Amino acid sequence: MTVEFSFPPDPWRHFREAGHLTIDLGLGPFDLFVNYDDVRTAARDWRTFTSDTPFEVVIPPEHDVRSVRQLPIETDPPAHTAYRDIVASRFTRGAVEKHADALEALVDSILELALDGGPIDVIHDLGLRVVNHGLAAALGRSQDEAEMWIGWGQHVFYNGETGRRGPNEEMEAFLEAATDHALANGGEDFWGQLATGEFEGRRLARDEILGFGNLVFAGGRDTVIGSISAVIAWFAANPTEWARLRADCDLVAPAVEEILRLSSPLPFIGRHTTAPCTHAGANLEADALVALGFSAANRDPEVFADADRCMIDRQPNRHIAFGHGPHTCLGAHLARMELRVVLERLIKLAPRLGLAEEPKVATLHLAGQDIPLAIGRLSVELGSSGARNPSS
Ligand code: EMZ
Repeated sequence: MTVEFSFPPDPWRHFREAGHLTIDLGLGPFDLFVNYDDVRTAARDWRTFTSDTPFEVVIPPEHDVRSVRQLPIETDPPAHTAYRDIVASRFTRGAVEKHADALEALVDSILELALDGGPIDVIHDLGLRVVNHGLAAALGRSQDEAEMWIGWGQHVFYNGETGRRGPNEEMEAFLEAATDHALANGGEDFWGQLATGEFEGRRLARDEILGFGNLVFAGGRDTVIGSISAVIAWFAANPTEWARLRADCDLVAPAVEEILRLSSPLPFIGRHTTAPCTHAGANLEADALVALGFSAANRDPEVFADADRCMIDRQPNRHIAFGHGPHTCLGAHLARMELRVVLERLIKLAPRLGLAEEPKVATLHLAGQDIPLAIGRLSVELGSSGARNPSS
């Protein structure tokens, strides 16, 4: 049996000429911008396309799964910038690189157990562990806590089989305890930084601190797990490219960017118009929900030559998988470091990499099209000898 995985041809191609498509997920119709320049312009123009809409920046909205406004994502500049600045130092490239060695050791221990054995479940045995342990390091928390977060699954509000699962009480209890402890005692970790930091001349309120924590756990885990699976699935399915990468480690960084472009783990995000306007060919009323199509922008043939092809040495690669403008993902450097470490350790320890079964890809049915979302199940075989690889 040959098992395959590839990124499907641009699922948004039918809508490029119009610039947008109208979607109805049962929330009332809204327009999604598909072309690169239109998505970027809207992402920068927070005066017209606001994020100051608690619970409603993510689509579908999350009134039913949380009781706090997520920060800083659900605000606009200048408040957004001031919120973000409180914790930004923790997520710089230099700050996250300090955790690379510890993560390498973790990845090695996982790979060594799986080498030359049965298939490994990439999402549960690798992705979830890397992401939660990486977060624990970045947030300044103990690695034991990461084991608890792993128990919350891939997404804190969703579960693969039944969809939305309601508020996550375990996560809320954890966030409340971490917040209250920091409010009482300060501390050097993420919550200590929030409890002692200044926002517009005052301290943060408890709900604001809870809002930061909520975003980290709801937005910062499934997205990275999705990218880890996409990277591994693609190389496991493309042995010639895998051999090429193994022969030239300088390709790791551009390969990660290219697979981020093609997989775009957050396919779109919402904004609301502050006034009537026309954008991307859509006539919009005031207070209309719109969506910035990051995955669509990343396939725009005007910007990316041969946009459907995965070219691991693509240069330049101006993808917007981490968004664009003031809200560009705060965890982008952490995600990139994790992806790089996973690939580098696989190259080192598991030169033989193959799909054990066809990856299961979740799709969203929109306007008559099946739009691929993330890989829902991925099982690969890891071998310590490169012997079976065609080029070695
Ligand atoms: C929200 C969103 C943002 C939301 C960067 O991600 O991701 C979604 O998966 C979450 O459900 O709460 O954080």
